[in-house]
Amino acid sequence: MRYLTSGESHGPQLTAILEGVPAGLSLTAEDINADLARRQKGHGRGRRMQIEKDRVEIAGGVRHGKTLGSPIALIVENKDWKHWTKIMGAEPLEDMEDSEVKRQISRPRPGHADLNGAIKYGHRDMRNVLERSSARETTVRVAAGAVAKRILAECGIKIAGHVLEIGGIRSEHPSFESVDELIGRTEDSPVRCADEKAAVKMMEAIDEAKKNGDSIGGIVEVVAEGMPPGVGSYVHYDRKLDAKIAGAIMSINAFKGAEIGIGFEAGRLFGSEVHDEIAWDRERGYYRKTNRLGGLEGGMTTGMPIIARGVMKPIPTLYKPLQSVDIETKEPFSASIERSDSCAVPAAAVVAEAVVAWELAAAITEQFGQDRIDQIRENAENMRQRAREF
Ligand code: FMN
Repeated sequence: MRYLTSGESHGPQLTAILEGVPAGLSLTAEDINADLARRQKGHGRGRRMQIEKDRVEIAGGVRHGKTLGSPIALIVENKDWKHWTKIMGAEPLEDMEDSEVKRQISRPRPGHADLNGAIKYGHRDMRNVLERSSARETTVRVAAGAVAKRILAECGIKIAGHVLEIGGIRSEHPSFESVDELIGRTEDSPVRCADEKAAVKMMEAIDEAKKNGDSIGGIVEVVAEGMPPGVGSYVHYDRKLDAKIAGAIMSINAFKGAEIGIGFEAGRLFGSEVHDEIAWDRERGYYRKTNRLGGLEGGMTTGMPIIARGVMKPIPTLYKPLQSVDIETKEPFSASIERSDSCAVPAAAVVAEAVVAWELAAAITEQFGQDRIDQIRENAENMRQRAREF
């Protein structure tokens, strides 16, 4: 499976084309809209999220509530487009006198793609860069992830993203028995955090940062349970599932690190404190007594829950301006803000859930047959059975 997205932040719409989604999968716009709404929640989001109430239109690949096996086209309109038709229109400009349209962005914001993108593509107007590099694009990545989650659900796999840390405040109760329990504890949290006390402190930290014209980042975690063992492979670098998951997390705007299981902490511990001992019983077959390595060994699933984490830097657009240089005058200036979130970590947990879901679903379909969901489901179950009897 693979997908491409297109669209600018203030263009008419965002589009995703999903290829390789198996036929026979139940899929409705509501399945996707539920996740789009989850992405828009969270304490610390700015005004844009109030303007955009994202809804998907399925424009190809689905008929009467079932996927056809053909490419799926997903469209999310930008409600704000009506105010940007001139500035962001695709047609050549006739009225070059319009001062608003002529106004070019020549001041790159630190921490954004603005300057590097302008140098790379030769854009003197950096709007050409920031419109696409904006995290607005994660909307359709969440839509693609919602489709992937339908594949996972058919195969008995549950997945959820949640927040472990914001601005240095950590969730003190990160342990939970199941993904369902995790969802129950985080879904109504304004910061998508399982620890209610920490959540209150996180919100205070977000408010404090906002008051100071600053921003804060944090750490998110994605947990997926029910993956059959042996998905992914050790035989080639580009078939290792842990690498694909890490790459997907790192591809989210503002993410600066990814880890599987205890991740970087493993470098501070003895081997005996890190590795998960193998056990067997008649009912479960093989299992690990602990799950510090996050359900992945040798680039393959172990059958234990997948645990993947990512760190998001503080949002770079600050009300407290940072120094930059105007590319036309070469004069220094203080980067002023457009409207911005002060913390988007709760939303980023939903994006992380989506991109990991995509990688898991892609690995499942690659391994268990790409054409029909019923066959994939059956093959995945056979794999679980074979592993139990091995
Ligand atoms: N950056 C901003 O400056 N303002 C925002 O409102 C904003 N919202 C974001 C929302 C989400 C869900 C995510 C994942 C990121 C957001 N970002 C925001 C981060 C930037 O998009 C990101 O830092 C920028 O594209 C540069 O990419 P890089 O940080 O990966 O190098």
